[in-house]
Amino acid sequence: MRAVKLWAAFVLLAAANLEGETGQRAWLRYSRLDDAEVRTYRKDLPAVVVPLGQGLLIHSAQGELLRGVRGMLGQTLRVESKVPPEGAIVLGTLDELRRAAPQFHVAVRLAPDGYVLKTIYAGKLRYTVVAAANERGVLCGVFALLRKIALGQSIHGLDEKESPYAPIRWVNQWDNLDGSIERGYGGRSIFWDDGHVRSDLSRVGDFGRLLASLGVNGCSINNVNADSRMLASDFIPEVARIAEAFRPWGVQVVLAVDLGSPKILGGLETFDPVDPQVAAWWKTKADELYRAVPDLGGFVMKADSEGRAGPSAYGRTHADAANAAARALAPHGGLLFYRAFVYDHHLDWRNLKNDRALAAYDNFHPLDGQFDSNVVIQIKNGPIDFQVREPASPLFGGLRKTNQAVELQITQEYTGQSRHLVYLVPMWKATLDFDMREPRAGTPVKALVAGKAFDRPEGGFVGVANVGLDDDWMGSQLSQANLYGFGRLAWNPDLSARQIAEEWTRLGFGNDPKVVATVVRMLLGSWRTYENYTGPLGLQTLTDVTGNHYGPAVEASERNGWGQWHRADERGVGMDRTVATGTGFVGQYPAPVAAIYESLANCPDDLVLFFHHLPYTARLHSGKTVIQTIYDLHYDGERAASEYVNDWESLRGRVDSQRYDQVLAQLNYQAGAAEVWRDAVTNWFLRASGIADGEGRVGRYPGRFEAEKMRLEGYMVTPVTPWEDASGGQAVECLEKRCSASLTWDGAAGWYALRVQYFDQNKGVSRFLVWVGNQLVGKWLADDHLPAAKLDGSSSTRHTIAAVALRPGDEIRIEGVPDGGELAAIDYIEIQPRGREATGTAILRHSRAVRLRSVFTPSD
Ligand code: GCW
Repeated sequence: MRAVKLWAAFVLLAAANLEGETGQRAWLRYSRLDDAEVRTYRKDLPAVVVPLGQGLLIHSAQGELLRGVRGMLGQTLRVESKVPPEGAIVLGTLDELRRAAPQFHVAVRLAPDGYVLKTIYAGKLRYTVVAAANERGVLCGVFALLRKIALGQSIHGLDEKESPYAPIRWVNQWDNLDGSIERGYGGRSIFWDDGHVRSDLSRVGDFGRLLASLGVNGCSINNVNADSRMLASDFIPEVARIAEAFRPWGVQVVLAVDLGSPKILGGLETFDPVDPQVAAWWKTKADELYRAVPDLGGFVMKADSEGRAGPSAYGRTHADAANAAARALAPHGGLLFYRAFVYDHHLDWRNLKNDRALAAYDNFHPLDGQFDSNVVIQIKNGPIDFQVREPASPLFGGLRKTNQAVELQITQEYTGQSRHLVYLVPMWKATLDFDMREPRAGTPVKALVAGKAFDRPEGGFVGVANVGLDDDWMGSQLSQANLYGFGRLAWNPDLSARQIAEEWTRLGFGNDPKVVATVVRMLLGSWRTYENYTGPLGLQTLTDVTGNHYGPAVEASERNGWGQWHRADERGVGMDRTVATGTGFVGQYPAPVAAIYESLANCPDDLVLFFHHLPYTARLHSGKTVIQTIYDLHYDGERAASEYVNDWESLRGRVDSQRYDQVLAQLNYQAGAAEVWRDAVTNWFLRASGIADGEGRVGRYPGRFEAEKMRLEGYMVTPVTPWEDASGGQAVECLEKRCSASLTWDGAAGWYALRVQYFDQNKGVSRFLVWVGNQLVGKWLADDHLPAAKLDGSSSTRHTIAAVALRPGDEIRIEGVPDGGELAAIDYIEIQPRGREATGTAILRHSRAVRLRSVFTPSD
């Protein structure tokens, strides 16, 4: 009965809430709960709030509580300064609480930022106590209390104690001072514009609040490819303004610094880290900074990496470099994060023993014990660089006497750049839960990075967030799940990926069970889906590693110094990293782990080509050959991506219209992009191996007509590079004012979907028109902002025209009108009987609703 009533309430509520939402409120929407829930919570929540003490964060906690309760329960709490003789919510540090309400006897041991939520009875009066070791903990506790309410959990008899798993829970932003963000997909910087701090920092405060709600306590505010100006004296007031915007949320500002600063900025003749003058410069600079920003978290440093200045210039070690800056920070309690992302990007690819994966361990393991106690080595989750799947970096097991933190990438650089749905929490969990068996079995990576395994004073989690000014922060609504997921894992890495997905979905989209079930299912499958169509079996992301890191480019990672090779040729594929015959990388792992990866018998299929070079005909644990698995997984991935469109369409009317439309457009795009990926990679491996797909799919595309084989007027045939990114390796492009490509339909009469695969370069907005005989059946603009100037898999996209009645003898004509440097290029048209259109009605309906906007003048 209750279920039925709840259900009815959800539907009503959904109907009431369908106006657009921008996503800016993220998971802190505090939408009004349904009446039944409001009644329960109003009963359980006292009417008064008592903030103890005058602290800034206590003030924020009080404000947040009022805001949340007002939003969800529609009532305004009374604020009192003393514990009243009626029930109340009491917020304060344990010290304040002992002073103000000794009768509560709250005595617990909590780590910094940890909190208790406790219902306490005093006679007939009931108090809800949010208490913590420090003020930030009180704020964390208030967010936790509000989260419980939003999730529909009981707050009647609270007795909870939470402490964060690790002291460091930071995000990094790779923002440049000109306002751009390296590998950012959510718009321009919230901090910087045109070389200066932005005048309006309201989004910084909003971001601080989002971070605080997760317990994230630090944020670096500039690119690790650091501009030395960051430390200039006249720039420090700009940094101070950002610190001020974050301060009410307990988020400490962190700066990315350039090791070369003493020379570039300080005018010294050297930046040699052991030179006393250089050490003095760092010290003076740190003192100056802390005068302006007393709560500065510290520095993050990228040195000797990808062209950055480093200690190697003077024959010094990374420890010398790190300690020089760390000693300047130490008196102020600051931390120095030194990135382990150090490798030689001029490796000789001809030498089969060379391997970039070796670099982090080779560089840092020998220095274990030489770093000061306020240095933290920041280690990417895998040994290469944020690929779609990598094993855990062996360096996590290679530092016993040095603090470490894991660096996870929230921004989806190699994982679809916010255009592909990829929920990264399962990927991060795979690393964090991986048993490194060092010093003994049962030592997951999370325990190592948190400093638990070797009893280190510092340690934890760093996430590269790269949020921007876009309303949705990340460039896509669903990508917010990754920011949320990072924060939750950093607080408690024992949470499951499903639990986090469910929390996020409920907070972001409400408690409608169908929405929750559908979105959670999509999220949980999405990493595997993306991996399947981009680079399964440990191949890493088969993309352009020296370019945009986005579309398919199978050979791009070969024959260059960057070392992300997969060694595919006509006989086989995979990097041999074994000790016996390969690069020896496997030997960097503790012996019991090495035993897993070294032997084909033990190595999991998911990583087999990361560790072994295999003939295409080798059989995997699954019993299938390598080549057939590559084919099958790419088809599986593409199919799964196309199903997301249908899944999402089933939520029409249950999600507000603005976010519904945005996500649908994204998923439609992804479904098309997944097909581009599938075709590119499978055709590349078909050509390389010469072994046909056992299912007969690769190279055979019924209903597909290549543009280069159509009747062309004005259009010129052009090769596409890399060839696998276009069907048949070619496209047509228009160098005139208007061009056309046509064919005569000689199939059966009936209803057909017309799918035009075209190229949307970022150099203009070309137009397309599709005619059947004299009738215009479709028109659209190529106005997406894909990361590609040329014709390739990054610019390839599609437009579907719902259902067109064709008769034998009809002429189908595609007209292209170029704009700027964009040449209205076409790859092919696919004509599918309507009922057989793989993705069902979803794409068809969407194409009418979303793509056919009235963008043409009547003369068209
Ligand atoms: O993955 C690579 C990125 C670079 C980045 C670098 C790093 C900030 O492509 O854009 O530079 O990693 O982590 O330092």
